[in-house]
Amino acid sequence: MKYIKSTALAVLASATFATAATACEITLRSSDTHPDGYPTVEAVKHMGSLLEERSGGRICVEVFHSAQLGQEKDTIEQTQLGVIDLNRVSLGPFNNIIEETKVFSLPYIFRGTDHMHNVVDGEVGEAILAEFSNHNLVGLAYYDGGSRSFYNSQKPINSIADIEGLKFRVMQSDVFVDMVDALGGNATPLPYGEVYSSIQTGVIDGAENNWPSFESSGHFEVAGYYTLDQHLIVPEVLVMSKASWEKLSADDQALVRQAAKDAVPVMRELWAAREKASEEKVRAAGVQIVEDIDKAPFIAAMDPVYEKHVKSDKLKMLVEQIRAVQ
Ligand code: GTR
Repeated sequence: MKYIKSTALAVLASATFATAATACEITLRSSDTHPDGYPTVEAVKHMGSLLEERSGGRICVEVFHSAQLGQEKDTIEQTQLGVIDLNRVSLGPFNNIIEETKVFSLPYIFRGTDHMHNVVDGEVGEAILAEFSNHNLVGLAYYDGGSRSFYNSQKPINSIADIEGLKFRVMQSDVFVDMVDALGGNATPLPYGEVYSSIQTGVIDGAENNWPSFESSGHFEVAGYYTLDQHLIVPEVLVMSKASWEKLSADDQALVRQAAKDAVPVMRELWAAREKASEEKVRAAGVQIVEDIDKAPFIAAMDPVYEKHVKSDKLKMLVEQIRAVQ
């Protein structure tokens, strides 16, 4: 942890130095856990080029990919504090901080990608983004995170019974811990960057993620069984530190918001292409894939997760609204 923090500080210091040497008056430092070339990284870079162009070169974005600024949970705290300006993260790690984000992390809440897009592009999406402002953040845009499925190093999962006793890493959110518990597995919340070695050394049996993350993280090298149960579609989000936001003029704030939104269609195209490419790579590597799993028992098993996490009238209403969207 100490190492990560001091590396992050060194990177931030050199970024400040670099700013002075360029024409940009304002350089927004953006964090991402994924490697260069990953759709989320490229989407934020694209947003940066729109912003640079539209501000006449005054405002730039510098993306620190590959978790150079730290693991997601830590970078969220640093963004709230204003140490990091922009952060592209999954909504999952926000669940324990911003209650309303839980509704997008509920298993099987979305019927598919189109449904998720219609929800995040509509009223509910706007309402959840607005919640960030109560937590020292500004919600700017949603990006795609595909659908997440279980993988492990032990055996193919053909039904819920096969999950019994297996230890899965989940993102740091109570919703995901309860989701795995409800299926009879053991959940361990861990930072993304620790998953590869934890599977390799047998500390955990597996994890869950989408095709591009399963592939780009190399987890498929140590977890040879992937079951397409698609229990989660968790949107990704681009947030800005409120402290950084408040340093901008109202006109510049509008430019940032617009550039973030305008990067969304580009991100969706990049995502669709990367999903295919990652799937091909994983299949070619010989990972055993269970495709036609019956999802009905998985969906039914999630009742206790909904009961525990969808308690307030506000969350109940949001869930109803999501379900009503076509
Ligand atoms: C990925 C997501 C990351 C991170 C990661 C994880 O799909 O893009 O932001 O949340 O999952 O599992 O930690």
